[in-house]
Amino acid sequence: MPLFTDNSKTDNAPSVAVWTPSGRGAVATVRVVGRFSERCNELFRAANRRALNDLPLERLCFGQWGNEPVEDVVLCRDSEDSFEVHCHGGHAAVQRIVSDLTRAGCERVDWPMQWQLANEASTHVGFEREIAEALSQATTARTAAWIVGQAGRLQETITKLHDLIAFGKWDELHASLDSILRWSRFGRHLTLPWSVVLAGRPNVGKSSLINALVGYERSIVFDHPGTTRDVVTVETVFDGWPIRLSDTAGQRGSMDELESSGIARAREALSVADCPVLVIDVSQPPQSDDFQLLQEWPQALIVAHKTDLPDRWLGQLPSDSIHVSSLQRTGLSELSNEIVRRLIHELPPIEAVIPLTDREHQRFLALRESVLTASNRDNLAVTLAPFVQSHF
Ligand SMILES: Nc1nc2c(ncn2[C@@H]2O[C@H](COP(=O)(O)OP(=O)(O)OP(=O)(O)O)[C@@H](O)[C@H]2O)c(=O)[nH]1
Ligand SMILES: [Mg+2]
Repeated sequence: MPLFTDNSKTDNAPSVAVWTPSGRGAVATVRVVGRFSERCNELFRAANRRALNDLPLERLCFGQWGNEPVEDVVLCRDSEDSFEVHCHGGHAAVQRIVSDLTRAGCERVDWPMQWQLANEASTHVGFEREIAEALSQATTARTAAWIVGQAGRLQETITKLHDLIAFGKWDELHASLDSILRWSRFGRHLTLPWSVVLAGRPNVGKSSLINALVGYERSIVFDHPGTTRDVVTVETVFDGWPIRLSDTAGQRGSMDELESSGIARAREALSVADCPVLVIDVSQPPQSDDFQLLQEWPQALIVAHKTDLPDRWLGQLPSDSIHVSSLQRTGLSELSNEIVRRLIHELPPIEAVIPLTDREHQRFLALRESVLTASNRDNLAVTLAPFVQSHF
């Protein structure tokens, strides 16, 4: 796979980047790429007493970093002009190694930039970098597989779009752009979780339902209306897709200022949710607040909750409502399956081009706008051809 080919020959100042996520970890990796100086050599004392620039390639070497207090590290030279330092994963050790290296003449960059600098020789480095970045943000094997499947796809498409413009095939161009833009939402959620917001009257069991779905007590459950006062979120995975579940304050008219602001935030979260869910307590007789919510959010998925108790609604909910008891843990997989079905109605075909970032989506959108609005298409071939090449 060409994603991480490393042609690290560069005449620029050497760069230093941290390749492990920020925060505490067991081990961190700091990488240097470029012609490093004698001053870098002096920072590492190998246990085998060999100088850094004399260490064999692709071999792990234990040693000590810096002056007192020294840091135990493992170092690996992976090419003539690059090495990795594996150190303790706490902030202090990483910061210390990075500042020693910047003082020794390395330029601090982020890892995608270092990767891009090392791969500048490749024509399509911009696309590959976007895929590498997206891949680092994927949280499930399923989403990672879709991102990896995009390698090489975008550059082929750009060549095709370029040809369509050159030959003035506007209808075909428009159709191609439409079929790409169709998957933008799917592509965005390969790195960002889908938002599922649970709302309903107080005490209907929203927090209990979230806890049952994730399998632990994330949200406080109490037999008293108005327990949840703010939006409480938790991330989980349904069928390999990343999901952010939001628990909200129960919806009712309230004089309490704190509760009212929680209710307003709940409505805000509901209005931007990818999948709004209304929870109805069917063990209680229907109330006007329930009907108002059902009327206000007609697109919401409806959960008939507390089905372990006698049903007081007697078939007044739509037939596609999902019947759940959080107490007895019934109906939970039906609910998660239905949520996934609503979020992802259809999977892209295997050969689809999927915009992975907002940036890519905006570029395709802008291109489609240019094709749609131009009054004189004859001139478009001249104006758009460089646009396609330079804007991707
Ligand atoms: N019988 C039964 N009781 C349930 C079920 N789910 C929740 N409850 C009970 O309903 C009460 C309220 O539950 P919560 O989960 O706190 O309800 P909520 O909708 O989050 O309430 P607010 O945060 O106040 O809006 C608690 O006493 C729960 O034990 C269920 O499936 N069956
Ligand atoms: Mg609650």
